[in-house]
Amino acid sequence: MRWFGPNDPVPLQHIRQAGCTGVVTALHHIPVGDVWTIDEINKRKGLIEAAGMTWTVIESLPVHEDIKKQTGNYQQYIENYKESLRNVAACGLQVITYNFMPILDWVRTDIDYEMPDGSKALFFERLAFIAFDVFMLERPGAEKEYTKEELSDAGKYLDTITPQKKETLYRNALLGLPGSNEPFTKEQVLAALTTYHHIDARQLKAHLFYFLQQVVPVAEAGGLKMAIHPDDPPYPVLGLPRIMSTEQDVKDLLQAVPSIANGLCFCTGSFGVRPDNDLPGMVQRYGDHIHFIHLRATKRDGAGNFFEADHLTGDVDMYAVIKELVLVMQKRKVNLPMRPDHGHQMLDDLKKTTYPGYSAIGRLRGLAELRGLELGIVRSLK
Ligand code: DNO
Repeated sequence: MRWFGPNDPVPLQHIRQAGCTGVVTALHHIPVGDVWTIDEINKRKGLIEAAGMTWTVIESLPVHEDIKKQTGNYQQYIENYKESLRNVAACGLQVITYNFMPILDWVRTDIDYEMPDGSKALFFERLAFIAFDVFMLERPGAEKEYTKEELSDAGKYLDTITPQKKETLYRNALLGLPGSNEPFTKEQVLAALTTYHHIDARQLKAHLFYFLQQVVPVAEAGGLKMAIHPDDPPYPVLGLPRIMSTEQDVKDLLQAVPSIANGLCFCTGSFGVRPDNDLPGMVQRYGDHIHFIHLRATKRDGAGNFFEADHLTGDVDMYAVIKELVLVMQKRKVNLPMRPDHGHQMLDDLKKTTYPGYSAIGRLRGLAELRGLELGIVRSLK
């Protein structure tokens, strides 16, 4: 399971009791772009080992915005990234997750979406998002990206919600904007978005490939595997370019830098939001490059909304995906690290504040179900 470090309200002991042997974490206290020193890495590693587990995956070693935009000190930031990779390798870690999403890491409009059983899930409601984008953020040109009907419905939606709900929507929509516990002001967000005005998806992809051309040889030399996390959600938001949303994006990535060290964090929750992504097929075709697995399922409707469903009952055919993953692991003779991605807030966790999606009990339920399914598949294949 993922652990956000010593400040995570879910302690390592609970993660161990959930049945985990490996922990996924990052040095969140080190500013993006700075070098991860051997000392800091070993300190974290020691905490995890003292709790009886191992640090199996880094999620994430974040990529500085300057690298994504190729502005400012991006060459220096790439050098820092290489140095972090060398240090990570020296400490015996092997898998590094990162993403190449501009500014925002993930986007939802509601983090307390109540399910019929009273548990709470993360939700992306398209209309609420349009209302936020066009009428609250007032992003210049935003209205051109939506239909007249959507704009009128979003306006009406905003009229029906309370000022408090408006404020929550604003906060939620920007939660994936890393770097502050305080909500960003409208001006700050618009200014950040402006810095991407001249960068389209083709160019952002070129910047990703350039970055990988620099760092993958270092990863290879250290026996490391890079695992890019897909865009969440897997389509453009706030006018920002997206480059890791489809199978074609995966193909382009692997063609641009052909190395086993250049691979994927296969996140079924992110890729699975698009009905045109054939997840079991993607595992079959790119299995050699999958270095880390996030298992999660969303449930979408025809209107562009999706919520995070229980792990086994969303739109993802989890049986088919895990079966293909098991076949990949058997063929490659490896045990790929997997984590249950997100989980509902439920039971005693309803009274606690945890990172959105990262309550202990909901993830424990997901993990238990996924492990059971995996075991059943493995046994039935014998
Ligand atoms: C959300 C996570 C992402 C992920 C990063 C990887 O719950 O899956 O924040 O960690 O995108 O770089």
